[in-house]
Amino acid sequence: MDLENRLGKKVMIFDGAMGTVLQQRGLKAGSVPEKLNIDKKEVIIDIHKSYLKAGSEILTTNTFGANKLKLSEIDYSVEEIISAAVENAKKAVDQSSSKALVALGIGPLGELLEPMGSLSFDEAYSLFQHQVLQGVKSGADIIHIETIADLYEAKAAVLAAKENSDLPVFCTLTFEEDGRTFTGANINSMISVLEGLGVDALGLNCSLGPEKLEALTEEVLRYSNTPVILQANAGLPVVEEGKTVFKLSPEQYFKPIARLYEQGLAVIGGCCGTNEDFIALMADSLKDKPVKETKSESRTIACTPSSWKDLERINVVGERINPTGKNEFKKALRNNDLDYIIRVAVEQVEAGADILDVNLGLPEINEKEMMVKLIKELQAILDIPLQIDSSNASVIAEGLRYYNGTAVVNSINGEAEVLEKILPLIKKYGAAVIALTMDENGIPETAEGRFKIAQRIVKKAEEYGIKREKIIIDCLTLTASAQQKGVKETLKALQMVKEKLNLKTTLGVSNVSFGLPARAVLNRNFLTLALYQGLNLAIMDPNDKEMMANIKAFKVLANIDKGAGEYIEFMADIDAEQEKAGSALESMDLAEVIVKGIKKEAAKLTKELLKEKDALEIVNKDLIPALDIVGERYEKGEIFLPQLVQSAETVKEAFAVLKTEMLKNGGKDISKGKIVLATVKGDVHDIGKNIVKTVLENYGYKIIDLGRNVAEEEVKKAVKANNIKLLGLSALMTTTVKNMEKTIQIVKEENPDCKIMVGGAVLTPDYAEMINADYYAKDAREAVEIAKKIFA
Ligand code: B1M
Repeated sequence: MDLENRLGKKVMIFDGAMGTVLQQRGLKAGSVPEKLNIDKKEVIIDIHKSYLKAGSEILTTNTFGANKLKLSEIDYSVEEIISAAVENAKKAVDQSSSKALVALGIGPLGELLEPMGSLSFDEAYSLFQHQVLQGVKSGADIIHIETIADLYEAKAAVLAAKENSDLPVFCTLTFEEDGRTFTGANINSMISVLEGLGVDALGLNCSLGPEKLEALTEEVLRYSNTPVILQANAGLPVVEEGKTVFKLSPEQYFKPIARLYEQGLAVIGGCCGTNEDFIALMADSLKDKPVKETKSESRTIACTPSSWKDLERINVVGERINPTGKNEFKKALRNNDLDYIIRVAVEQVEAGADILDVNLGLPEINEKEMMVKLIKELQAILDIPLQIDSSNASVIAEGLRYYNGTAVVNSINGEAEVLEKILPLIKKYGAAVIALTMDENGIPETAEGRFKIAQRIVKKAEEYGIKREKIIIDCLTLTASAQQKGVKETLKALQMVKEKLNLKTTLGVSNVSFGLPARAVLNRNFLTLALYQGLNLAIMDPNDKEMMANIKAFKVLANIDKGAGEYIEFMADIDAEQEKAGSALESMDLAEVIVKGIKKEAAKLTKELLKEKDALEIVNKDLIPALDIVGERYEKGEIFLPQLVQSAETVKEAFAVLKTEMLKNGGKDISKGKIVLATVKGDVHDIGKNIVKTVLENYGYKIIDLGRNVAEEEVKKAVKANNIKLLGLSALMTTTVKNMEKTIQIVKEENPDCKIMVGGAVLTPDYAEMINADYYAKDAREAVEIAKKIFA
């Protein structure tokens, strides 16, 4: 089948679920479906054939979890599984005399990437690469990356697919009802990143039924220039008589699909709970129909997974992460002092920057290494798009590779060598790029000269396949003191670029005032003039409140800030801030540092607090309230999993200090009794349990810590093997209290004399009683009181 001439032109029909169909055919929960490619190939071929009969034009191989991590416990290798799976799909195609294509299905790796988890980007890449290479070798026609929740993981997978094959790449992410993936990625960021990486089709799959995904799919259709896929579930699963069932009928499933077809949906299929009947209905009605034109309102953004900035609007680009002319900054770079740089970054964000420029150009450091390190650190803490600023192509390449989202690159210029080196990188990673209107001959004096360079750069970029929307022209600010006439030429060039080329523009604003007194006055006036000519990205110091006020004022006067809400809010904030002197980070207390997830500050502040309070007081009055704020913000959807993880990591840094302090005076040697502690199965929250552990140790009890997410049987074994009199269980989620109850039941069956105390924010004394616990401990102190009673 000629995919190139069909995709995006005629509706294409994918297949439906594999996993749930296998379950219907008797696959037991917990067994590995990929094994069946070899052990029960006839079943897999038969399922593929049923989809072909129903009208599928693309079959997905049964390889969703066929990666080295997930298959580590079975006897077959990834190579064996993938080659058998592709062969099965191909056999089904041949036996059905169909022309359907075979897509290598690649699901999530099953482990979170850094900084949320421990898998590095490179490790994720190489796991995906392994799958892709085998898929290519086995003869797959498409690489289909699906059900991904982390946009960074999607990036690793797409890069692995593109760098190791020439096959078309499809990629779908899994969204929750609130319009985010569970790691917080939003639709616009997904489109920008995947489209930027050059996937051939993108969209949504799994999680919900098509009706619940309708509004989100509409959003994808509105902003995507790439063919859109939808493979929804047959509704939300419910458990009936111990079995998971999906309630939607093919007809119910089809209704929203038909509506979305009218809006431009190009590839349709099904995920969990769907089967050949769903596919048949879609194929009968829509196969071969022309794909409707979308009302694409695509926009060019710079983004992180969970936040984005429209580059067409006015954005403030913070310029302070730059060693030029800053001795302290240079010193920090030389000493690898990331804390200092992070502080500079946080300050700018607090001051209202929309994007942060990151320039680390200092000859004596390894700029490439530092760029990657800092990008990772900044992205772990701040949810703001970054602008990678370097004149070195390899620094830009490395920065773009590890950046999570769509970055802006600062910069290219009209020099042939620069364009040749950097434009391919911009294309490959889908970045936006700042182009300086200068070339081998320097900066043209006239606006016309600079305009010509801009034209030439755009033409060259388009030859590389870069869309003009991705280009931001910098007409270069000259200093009024040395080149007074040049200032007007810059503004004129800006206007020409805006009006004649319809491109986005940027300027480093404060260059204008070098060498003159009262620089702020000149900067402010120049900024306003530039904004009036159509400036989009103002590269400046966001800490300069007057400059920021100018931008806010301009937005009101240009009717951009409708109703002047942004202006009013900004002015109110200024008043409030004037009362609170000092730089942002320096004035933060421990709670704020935790809420913001600034790991590096936590230990220092904790040590300072220890001078006034005891360790447990800090836990109760600083750590827990801060985490409560984090929890609330998470629940309201104001922050997402990466930030939640970051706050938790920050608490760990603080707690490490407290632990040393608590154990300093503890009677470690005298064991007053042995206690087993565990966070129950399904629950990874262990901060509270670890506090309880340390405090109990401090009181002289020996703790056998089984860790978190501990299976009932493991707890039972540990209690028995150690003849335990007191077991402590922790649970933080409503869903895991059930596992706590089960654990209590199992432990008590064989160890009736063991007393069990439970704790964790989700529990109450009533709950504890209901699940048959002997004691409820509100906090670590109460846990000690209980231990004292038991071991009296
Ligand atoms: Co998550 N999380 N989390 N989380 N997390 C909560 C618990 C949540 C309430 C946030 C929210 O939505 N508002 C919510 C649960 C909702 C519910 O079921 N009611 C939630 C969720 C939904 C999730 C995920 C599902 C998010 C996702 O993936 N989409 C996921 C679940 C993963 C899993 O467990 N399977 C998840 C993940 C995480 C992180 C990994 C990011 C991180 C945990 C890191 C870690 O522990 N290593 C995390 C965090 C930090 C939280 C919050 C913000 C803070 C928890 C905490 O550490 N509190 C939390 C919201 C909140 O509680 N405000 C939240 C401080 C700690 C000292 O208190 O544990 O209560 P606590 O311990 C106290 C007492 O309760 C008592 O003593 C301690 C000291 O005083 N105590 C005991 C505790 N255990 C005891 C045992 C005892 C005695 C006393 O004897 C044995």
